[in-house]
Amino acid sequence: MKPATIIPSSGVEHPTDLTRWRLKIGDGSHGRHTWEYLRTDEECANWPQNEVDKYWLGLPMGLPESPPAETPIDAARKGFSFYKHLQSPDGHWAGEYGGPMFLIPGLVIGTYVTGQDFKDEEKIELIRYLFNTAHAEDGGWGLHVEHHSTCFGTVMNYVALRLLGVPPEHPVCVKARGTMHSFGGAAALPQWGKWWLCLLNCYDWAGCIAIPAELWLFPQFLPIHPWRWWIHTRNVYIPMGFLFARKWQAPEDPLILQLREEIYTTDYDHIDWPAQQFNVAPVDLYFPHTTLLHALGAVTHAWEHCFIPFIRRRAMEYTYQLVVQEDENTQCQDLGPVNKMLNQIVRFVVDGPESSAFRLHVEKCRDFMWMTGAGMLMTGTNGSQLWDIAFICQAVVETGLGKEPGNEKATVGALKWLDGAQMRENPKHMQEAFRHQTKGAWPFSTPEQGYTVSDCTGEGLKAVIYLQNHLDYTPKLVSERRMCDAIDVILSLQNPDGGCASYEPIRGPRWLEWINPAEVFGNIMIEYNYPECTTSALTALSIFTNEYPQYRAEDIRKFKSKAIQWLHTSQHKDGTWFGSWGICFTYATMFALESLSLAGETYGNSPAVRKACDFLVSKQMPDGGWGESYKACETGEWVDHAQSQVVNTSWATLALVYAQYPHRLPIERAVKLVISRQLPDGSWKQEAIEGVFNKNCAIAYPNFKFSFTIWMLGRADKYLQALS
Ligand code: LAN
Repeated sequence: MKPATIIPSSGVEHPTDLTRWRLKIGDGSHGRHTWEYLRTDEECANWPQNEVDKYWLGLPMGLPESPPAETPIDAARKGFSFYKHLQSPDGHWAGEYGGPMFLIPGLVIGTYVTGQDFKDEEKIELIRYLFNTAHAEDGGWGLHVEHHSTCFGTVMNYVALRLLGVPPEHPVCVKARGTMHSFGGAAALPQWGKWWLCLLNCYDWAGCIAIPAELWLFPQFLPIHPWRWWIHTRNVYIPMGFLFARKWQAPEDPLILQLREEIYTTDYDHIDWPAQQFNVAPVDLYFPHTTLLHALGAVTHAWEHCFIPFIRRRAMEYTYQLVVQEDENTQCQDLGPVNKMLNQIVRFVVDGPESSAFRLHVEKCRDFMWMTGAGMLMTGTNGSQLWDIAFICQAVVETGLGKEPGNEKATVGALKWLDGAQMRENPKHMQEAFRHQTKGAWPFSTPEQGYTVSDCTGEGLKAVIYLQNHLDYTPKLVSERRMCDAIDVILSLQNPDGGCASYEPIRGPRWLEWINPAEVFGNIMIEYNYPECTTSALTALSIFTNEYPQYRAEDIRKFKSKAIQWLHTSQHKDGTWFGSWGICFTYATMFALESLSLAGETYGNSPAVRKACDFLVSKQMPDGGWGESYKACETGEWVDHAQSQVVNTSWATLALVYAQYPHRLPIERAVKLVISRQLPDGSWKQEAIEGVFNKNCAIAYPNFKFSFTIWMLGRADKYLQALS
């Protein structure tokens, strides 16, 4: 990779010309977005920057301003008038899906070791983003943007900067190096960091907990067989298992040799690698190693010394075949950013740099590269397209804004996008790639990524029903048959105890978590039931049966009754539900109270609902808002944010509205706060990060500050009127 031509000295002085960036929509597949930099004035004149581009780049939009709204519905209307400017021509709302700080290193290392390069502008902006996100105090990075510095974040992003061309004597590198050494240097990286450095040839495979590809050859009935693991974990371990078995490393070069000198606290050639297997910086440790993992590590380590070549060969063939199937199922988009970059390396190693599969992989990297005003980041998936559109569509219909003149174009455009996003077929490789059915489902991002997600199917279906059946002017694009297909998917996802997990029913036993080797994440080995996923399924089924009472009525009735029972058992003693994908209790409690209300349980008749509302009200802040810190997701306890947040406030207020909370004051105070934070152009300022995964990593949902505020204001308006 050639060094960046311009090295910004502090990160803010020399950005590229932001007015030349454009978000390209739908290039080659539905909902795809990629950022392009236009080099000539002529190109710029032919493709002017639009409001979507400007907003996400932080450039002034020059939209009309007006005095503060007087009623909640006026505020919602004003909010949607602004938000319509962010709708892309294809009907969806794009968004910056950033937050995790361990993804750029995978992108950069994966690009470097396969001999590829970025465009100059991308390189400058990737560097600028890392400069802008380094912590002022110690120059390090954490697991995510709001996290304290960790060894993982600091070493990996340091390496990324160096590969991108920033010299070691640059002040940002000098500061980060000091912090990285104080954590114990690269020897103390968590496993997922160790792997990347092995591939870069800056770490030795003997220093990793072994990742035996042979696990895939075990009989499938065994509880440990990887087909039973959580989909993300198994999809990361497939290419990693292959690369580990092959002990593949990039060829040494001067930069690699230099890096080996910079990132360790001792001489690279004298490191006792096997002794580093379980060496992890305490500052990184979220999920400590268990005795079972140590024992298993000893067995797999021994196997590395005496494996049977024939079996190893077979295991490599099998894991390679799974990589190819995953690539073919998703057009090399792959499930997520980690397995995508690893699969890319596997295809480079086996198929070669000129192969069509590898070339397609390189092209698809761009789907994860998102430009911001602070530089370029790598996104958590290839976007959150479906998720964002589903919420705003429901909000617009439920608040009545969908029936107001001037909004038809937006709602019809959104419906068209939703229509194109539903998956019509099962994956090409289904059984053999251990995939769940996709026919009828909606994905989280785009149909090309194409993974069924329980709550995305639920929210997608609800959005379609609302738009098609509750607005009289919309075309009926999604047939009843296709809605029934979605219902089939939802019904297929329930676990025997009534709950729903994220992508598939739970396949493995809970004790598998004891061999979770990724020290930085919790709950990653298997699927779990989640209140958010269960309630999306529940509400979708309820709304569907109201309109189509004939279809699988008995199955739906049974599903709902078991799911409600599960919801009750998953309620915490204090009355809340724990959020695994949004921060935190306000998020899951909103979903839970929505589904309980559809089952007829409200404040007036349900002790469970009453407890939840009383708890929420007890956490309302003096300014009328609610604010939760991401720390709540780490600890499992309520943790106040230092300031109230419009998104948490909207979730908590919606929860009260769903529950038919009988006192108006908390709702009125919350509404007032959200209105007071609305800017003159109708938008809301970005506040703290909204989402989370695997307990420990925060992830951004910047569109929530529009969808949930608008939704809450409109619903609260109606509710307060009904109360009086
Ligand atoms: C997501 C994003 C969406 C999220 C919801 C739909 C909100 C949730 O209700 C179900 C789970 C799901 C689909 C989800 C799972 C884990 C993801 C894919 C992510 C949080 C986005 C990024 C994350 C992924 C695992 C990041 C890569 C990291 C690894 C540990 C492999």
